[in-house]
Amino acid sequence: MTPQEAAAFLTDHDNYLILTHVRPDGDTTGCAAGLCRALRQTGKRAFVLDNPGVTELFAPYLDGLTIGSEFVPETVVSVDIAAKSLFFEGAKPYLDRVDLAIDHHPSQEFFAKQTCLDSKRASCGQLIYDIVRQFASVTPEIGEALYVALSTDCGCFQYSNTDADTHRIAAELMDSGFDPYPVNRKFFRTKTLKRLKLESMLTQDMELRDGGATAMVFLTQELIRQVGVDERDMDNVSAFVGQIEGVKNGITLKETEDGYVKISLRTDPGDLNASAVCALLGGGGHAAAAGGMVKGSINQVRQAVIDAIKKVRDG
Ligand SMILES: [Mn+2]
Repeated sequence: MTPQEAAAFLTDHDNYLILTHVRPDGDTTGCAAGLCRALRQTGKRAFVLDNPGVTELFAPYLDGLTIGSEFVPETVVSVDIAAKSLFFEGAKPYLDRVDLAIDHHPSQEFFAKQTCLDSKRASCGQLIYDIVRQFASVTPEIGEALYVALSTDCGCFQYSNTDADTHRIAAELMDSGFDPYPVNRKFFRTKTLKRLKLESMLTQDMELRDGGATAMVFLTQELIRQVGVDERDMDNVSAFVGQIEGVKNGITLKETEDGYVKISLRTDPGDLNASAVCALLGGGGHAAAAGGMVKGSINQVRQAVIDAIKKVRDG
């Protein structure tokens, strides 16, 4: 479906339930909020299914828009969900009854009756913008929600998915009249004190290999307890290792409570293929970012990762 067809579909139907993905990020949350408000503006009944994973960072955008399983929808729309495995527990009753999936992931599995997919878009928010502006006016509230979606998915215009279209749509969203400064400050210039403390402790015990090109950090349960960090403090923690000058490949090993180690590998794909390394460890992902989950102690998994990197490098 093209954005035009998706807009026509949304105009023709009513009583909407909008689904977000498990571990909801700014894109899925912002898309749901923006789409829900646009539908309501045209007199439709629309709600976002309450997702218990929404953190306090994104929750304000869904204020007054959410509903529980008591609502019986006529039309179910998913935003930024690539696969059935990404439905959260409470969304599973709708696994086989999504009428329209709006998404930007190349890995989209086409689980819905209709799909509006544009995998060239840096965020699903850009696609939602293209759809809703055809039947609703972009109010400051809608503009801000979609700006959160767009800006978080491209790392505030720094990730490699950022292109001219991303900037153009961001500019159009800003024209809706919301103030982007507090949004950028909150999402891109603010860290919790515990997060900074965690980064400093991870840095202290960091292992540098390959003459400084590869860095490994160890997020143990002991460290998590000691600093008192929660999921929000640890969000996207694997990204900070790659910010160190000279580091091409950042590896984060996180001990789970049940005897596993979660591997997160961010690489310079010209230097090391992250997906090939993680495939040897039973995981997967993209050339520049991959992961996996291995049973064992952090020391055993450390050695397994080092061996896998050597195997990939030696071809
Ligand atoms: Mn997204």
